[in-house]
Amino acid sequence: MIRRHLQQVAQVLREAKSVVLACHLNPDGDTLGCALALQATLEGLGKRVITLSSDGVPEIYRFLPGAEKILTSTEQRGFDVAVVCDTGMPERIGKAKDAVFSARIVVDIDHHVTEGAFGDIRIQQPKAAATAEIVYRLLKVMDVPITPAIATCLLTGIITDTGLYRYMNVSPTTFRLSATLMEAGASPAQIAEEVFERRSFPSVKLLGRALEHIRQEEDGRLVWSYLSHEDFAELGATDEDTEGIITQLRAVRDSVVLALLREVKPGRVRVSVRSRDERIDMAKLAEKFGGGGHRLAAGFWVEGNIAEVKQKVIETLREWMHCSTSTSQRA
Ligand SMILES: [Mn+2]
Repeated sequence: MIRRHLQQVAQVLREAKSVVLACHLNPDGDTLGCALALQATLEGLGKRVITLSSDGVPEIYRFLPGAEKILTSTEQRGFDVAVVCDTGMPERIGKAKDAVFSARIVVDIDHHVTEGAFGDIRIQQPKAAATAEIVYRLLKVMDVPITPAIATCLLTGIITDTGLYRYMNVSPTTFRLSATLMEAGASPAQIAEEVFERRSFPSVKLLGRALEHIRQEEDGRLVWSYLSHEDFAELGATDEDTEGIITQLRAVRDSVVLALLREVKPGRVRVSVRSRDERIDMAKLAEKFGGGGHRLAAGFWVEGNIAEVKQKVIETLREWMHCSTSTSQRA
């Protein structure tokens, strides 16, 4: 089934003269790596390619080969093919949507499973640790060379989506593919250094501030922290500098639900939530606040100053943890 879809995508890409590639909002290493691997491949085949990331390219991913060509928007329409990488939700590609849906054929490649229709050809493979694994298979079906640049883009997707091979999504295939990409010229050490060891000074200070504010509740099952607008202003940091902070909160023993609240602008708070327990569905919680995400990782915005929002969100989180786990305890 997947193989037939990959062949279909390979064919429409071969026939296309113009292609638009789209990344999701709050772009990560996987969405950017996939789009850039496809950009390099399609440019190599002489196609006219535009790569869109509505939220731009975070500093830590600017080392990716071809990243400088990524645009936040385009006026161009009527592409032969559009490829959306790493999301199945049209609203998750932001303003790239207009260019994408102007294409004759829309392709979606993702390792999340999203309900509802999206695009003309959809490849969803939840077993893949990263969309980069699926894009690699597509490039093999297309029978194109995996250059060092392409290998670097794809391995970045794998390394970032697996948290350096630490998450449950890692399979033997992930390691085999990583070995192949290494042989093709990618360096895991270089990628890890670029992504994880080149943080700005304000961003490390901000991590310190978040760790200083850390709280434990619900017998340690709820671990959360916050950053106020004053913290950002004092340290000269921006919201981009909060990348990865919530992952650090996971380090706390017995933590089940993690939350990071940050007042990005005065009176406007971004909340990221994570869960280690499938029963505690973070996507559903985020929806209550008009946000979204996945079962174990989601985010939303709340209006109000940090003190008000803290109280409201943490209270809701506590209730959510109780009602998500109590029914199954009784059963
Ligand atoms: Mn991904």
